[in-house]
Amino acid sequence: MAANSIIQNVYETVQKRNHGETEFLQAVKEVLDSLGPVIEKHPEYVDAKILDRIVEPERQIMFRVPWQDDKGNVHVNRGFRFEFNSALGPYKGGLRFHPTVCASILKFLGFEQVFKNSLTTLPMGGGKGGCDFDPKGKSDNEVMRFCQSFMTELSRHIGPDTDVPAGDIGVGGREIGFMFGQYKRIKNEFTGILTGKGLSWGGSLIRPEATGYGSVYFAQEMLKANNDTFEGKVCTVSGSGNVAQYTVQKLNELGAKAVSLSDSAGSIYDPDGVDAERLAFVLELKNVKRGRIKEYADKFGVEYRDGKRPWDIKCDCAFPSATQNEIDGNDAKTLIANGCTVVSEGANMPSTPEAVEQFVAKKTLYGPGKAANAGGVAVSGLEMSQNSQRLSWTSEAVDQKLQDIMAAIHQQCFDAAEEYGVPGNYVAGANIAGFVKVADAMLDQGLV
Ligand code: NDP
Ligand code: 2IT
Repeated sequence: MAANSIIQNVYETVQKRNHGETEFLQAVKEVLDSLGPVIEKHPEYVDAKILDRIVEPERQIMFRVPWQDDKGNVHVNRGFRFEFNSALGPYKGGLRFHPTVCASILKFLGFEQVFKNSLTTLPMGGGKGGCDFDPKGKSDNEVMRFCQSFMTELSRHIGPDTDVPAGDIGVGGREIGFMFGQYKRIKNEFTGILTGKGLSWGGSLIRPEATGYGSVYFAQEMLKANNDTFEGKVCTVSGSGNVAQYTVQKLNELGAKAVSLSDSAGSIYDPDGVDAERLAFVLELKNVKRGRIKEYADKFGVEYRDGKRPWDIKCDCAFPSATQNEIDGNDAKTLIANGCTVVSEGANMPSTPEAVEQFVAKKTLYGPGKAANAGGVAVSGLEMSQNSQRLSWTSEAVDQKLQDIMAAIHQQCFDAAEEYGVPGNYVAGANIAGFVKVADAMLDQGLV
């Protein structure tokens, strides 16, 4: 059978089995669409039904999370963990707490994570979990009680050699702390079952910075391959959480200027750039006060764009760092028309298929999330190594490893794109390089 028909058959089965799960189907289609040339060259993948197996999570866990608010009212949320693929190592991937969390979103994230983790060069399988809990507007005590209830069930399924979750949207240092404490209490074990931990209790230096820094390092590699640098580049950034904050910090260090930030209510445009002092305000606003980005516009007298994303602001480079499908086809056209030539995805799947099509067609230096934002999980992998050794490395050492890993990821994507006849196409390059390593490990390990 021709490669296209094989891929089409696999995709139709995924559609039938995962009816209505639009985000998951979107992520699967994007990867499968890159794999035609790979399965033509490797009929052994087809015989062993690697495609059919890789799109099906190894295990799916879904559970009730009851908790009590400060007034004594009882709430019930739905918790999940999708253990997607363990061919390369223990399941590894974040936990997302957001009201939109559902099977489709976590399966798209878990699926992407498999290939992302493969690209990091570190021994990690892929998984993702979370809950439809909304941390916004909750007191610290409410978040703690929720996290304790969530971990009470999750603790049955994870372990330092089994599955190691971390943060994602709505899960930062505070939530990781509450969950780590509860795991320790239940199991009476101080082990590295989560990454993104506090520095004094097993965390790694540079883990908070890693995703944002990594996304900028990836863009720097794409620029370098085109004999260019960040010096003087105007950059738009979306989001104002963990990834966006450290993207801005690294852009400033490298001589670029970040002119926007956003949250789910709107965006700010600061033509002079979010400098170190203004960024410190954002960290306090978002990580401590848990306020809205509009307060930045009020404080510094810059434009607040209610309900608007940053993509109509003229820029050289764009760093989507908020959420999935935040750049649609029209946004991509606007970015390109305004002279944007670099897009590095700090978020997971922030570009719709129509946007990706634009970037690829117009030869934008477009780093897809599974490559560009892999720095976060890569440093999580380094945190696991440090936990196993019971040692901590300096920030310089971790940052150097992060830079080396991002350069290696860029090289793998670049080389795979060349090898399979689509030079410069980082989407195909990332999908192919990420896939081949997992597929070979699955072949080696037999029919499991
Ligand atoms: P945070 O929770 O720290 O911040 C998320 C930011 O995105 C907030 O500004 C939030 O605004 C905004 N946002 C969330 N949902 C929406 C939405 N539906 N529409 C508009 N804005 C939204 O999360 P992170 O910074 O950790 O994660 C951001 C992205 O990066 C996600 O796609 C995540 O999967 C990805 N990522 C994160 C990694 C990590 O290590 N943390 C690693 C790799 C990828 P508001 O506060 O209003 O909700
Ligand atoms: O999407 C991601 O890669 C993350 N949220 C980080 C996962 C991790 O295990 O550090």
